[in-house]
Amino acid sequence: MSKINWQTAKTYEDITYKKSNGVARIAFNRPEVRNAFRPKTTSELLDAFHDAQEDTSIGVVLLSAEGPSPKDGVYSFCSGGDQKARGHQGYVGEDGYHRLNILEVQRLIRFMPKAVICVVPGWAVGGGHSLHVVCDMTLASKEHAIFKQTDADVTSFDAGYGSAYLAKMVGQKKAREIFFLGRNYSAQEAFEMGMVNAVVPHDELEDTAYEWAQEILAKSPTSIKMLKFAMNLTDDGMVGQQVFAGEATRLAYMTDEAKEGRDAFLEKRKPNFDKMWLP
Ligand code: S0N
Repeated sequence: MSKINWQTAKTYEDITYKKSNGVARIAFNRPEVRNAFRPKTTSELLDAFHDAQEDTSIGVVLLSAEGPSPKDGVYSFCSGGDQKARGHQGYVGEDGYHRLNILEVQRLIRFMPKAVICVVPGWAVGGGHSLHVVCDMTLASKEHAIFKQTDADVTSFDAGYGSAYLAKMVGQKKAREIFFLGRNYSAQEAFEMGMVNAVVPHDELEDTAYEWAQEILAKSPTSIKMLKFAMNLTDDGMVGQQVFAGEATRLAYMTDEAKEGRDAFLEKRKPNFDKMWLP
């Protein structure tokens, strides 16, 4: 029995969203369809991730899943895009629009200035597999996690982070095997490939993720943020530079010279930057 005192942060239909002691937990909650995401799910994910990003009391986000399925007792993290919601131009919401907005969720995970740990209690398939790839770290259930890429079976493929970044993680040959053959891989196999940080007994999975989060929370927030963005930068091109540089601008705001520049403008005088040229 977990001792974590989760408090519901907001109620949604397709996900659950809780917080406890600096950690946010966002979890898929459609276990009867292996936690496939439809447009409502991705909209809710975006809303919850935005909240976790803005809340200064939150330093780490766990992306997890509820389960097991009430139908057959099978655990899943996420089976990707809901194929029943798939139209001819994307995934169709209740408003009739076609979307691919899981990619916005990926970008939010990638660019948010906080660590995101993927907690995989069962199937991580298709777009669900890609979500684990884009998270900063992954912990997987020893007994139930299975990693699988079906994108090439259903012609709904992630040619971005889900494949290209995966290849950087596990190597080109292995990534091609994962996508071209679509086989099942256990948590231990995923660990040996380098795409999982730890294989954890199922009953200890969430508590372990929470403990990892608490270890990160003891570190300096600016260091964690700048290290995450530094590690992203080489793969993210100008967007990576923009995200990294934005934080440099924030740090500059905190200096005496930034205060002088702002105050001089507001006081309609020339700024005095004398003796501010640090070696
Ligand atoms: C997950 C699998 C392997 C589990 O197999 P298992 O345990 O045998 O269960 P099933 O009997 O197959 O399933 C149980 C019930 O759940 C439903 N279900 C499962 N997955 C889905 C799904 N993805 N969509 C809708 N329903 C699903 C089953 O139908 C079944 O329901 P009932 O009980 O009513 O019969 C196995 O289920 C499986 O292979 N699932 C499909 C996995 C898949 O192909 N997913 C889509 C892959 N592609 C993406 O996700 C790409 C999306 C994406 O990220 C993207 C990226 C870039 C650009 C665009 C996009 C984009 O948005 O498309």
